[in-house]
Amino acid sequence: SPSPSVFRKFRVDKILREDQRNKLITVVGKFGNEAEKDAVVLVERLPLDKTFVEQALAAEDAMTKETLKNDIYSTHSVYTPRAFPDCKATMIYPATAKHIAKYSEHDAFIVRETPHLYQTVTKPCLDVNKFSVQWVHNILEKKTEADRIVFEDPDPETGFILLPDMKWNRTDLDSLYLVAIVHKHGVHSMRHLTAQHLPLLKNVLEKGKKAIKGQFGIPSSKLRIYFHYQPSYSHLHVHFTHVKFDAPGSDCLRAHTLEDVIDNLDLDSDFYSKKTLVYVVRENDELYKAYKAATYFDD
Ligand code: M7G
Repeated sequence: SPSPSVFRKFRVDKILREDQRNKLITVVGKFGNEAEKDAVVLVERLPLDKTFVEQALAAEDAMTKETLKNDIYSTHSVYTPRAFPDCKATMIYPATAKHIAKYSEHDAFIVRETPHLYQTVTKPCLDVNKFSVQWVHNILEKKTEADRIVFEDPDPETGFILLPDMKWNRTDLDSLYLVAIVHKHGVHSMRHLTAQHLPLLKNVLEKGKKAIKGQFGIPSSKLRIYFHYQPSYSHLHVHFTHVKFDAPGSDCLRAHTLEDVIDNLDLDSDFYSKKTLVYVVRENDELYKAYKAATYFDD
């Protein structure tokens, strides 16, 4: 049951991003005085479903205010009962400058990362600027989110943990979002994959699909299964999302389907050490700054 808001003392310093289409706002602020550390808070409307209409809209203690009436047409402001959640808030506290940059609106630029640019610009930059993967280790060591695990294959070489992504509300199947985190350490991203990882990748694909079909009844024909490049977190993981859901980062400039990756490695073990990988960097990213310093951009 709900308890008094953890955001009671929260003061907004700045709006980082507003996305009215997806009904999402991201802000940075503080819980106390100026000396306090920053917190990034993402607030999003939960998807509306039958339960919401039946239980919140039609609830005994729901209230409405008519805002228009014309013939058979009318609109109403709806005040759902206070116990009914209609928003989800994600909090990052304390947030680093890198988190604030990640969740801010910025000008976007395309980078075509050749293997040479990877070695000379990307790698040196990521070596010193990366997000902590403590949360990943917590999951792998069952210190957090253990009760949410959907499936685990404990093999240290080919195994993984499949669990709900932080972005999913865990009820709306049309926006299903799971993430498979591999047990193997030291594979930072897709760039590092070779044919040696094929058993791992095929295992994640097959067992991930099977587990989702078994637990949620969603067939693999309804799943997008992909890597992000660049990922934010440098421990290999695979995204599983419902095909109906336009998850952030499921577009062709960030998502690489697991099937394609497997195919490419089947064709050539060193595919990803030769391939130019195209992606977007944003003005406040350290990667953007590194490419700019390397005079990569022509403008
Ligand atoms: P990414 O491509 O490395 O990062 O994917 P990005 O998409 O956030 O830029 C990491 C995935 O892990 C994302 O889909 C996140 O929503 C998800 N994720 C991040 N964190 C910190 C957590 C967490 O603590 N728990 C869970 N379950 N998922 C997380």
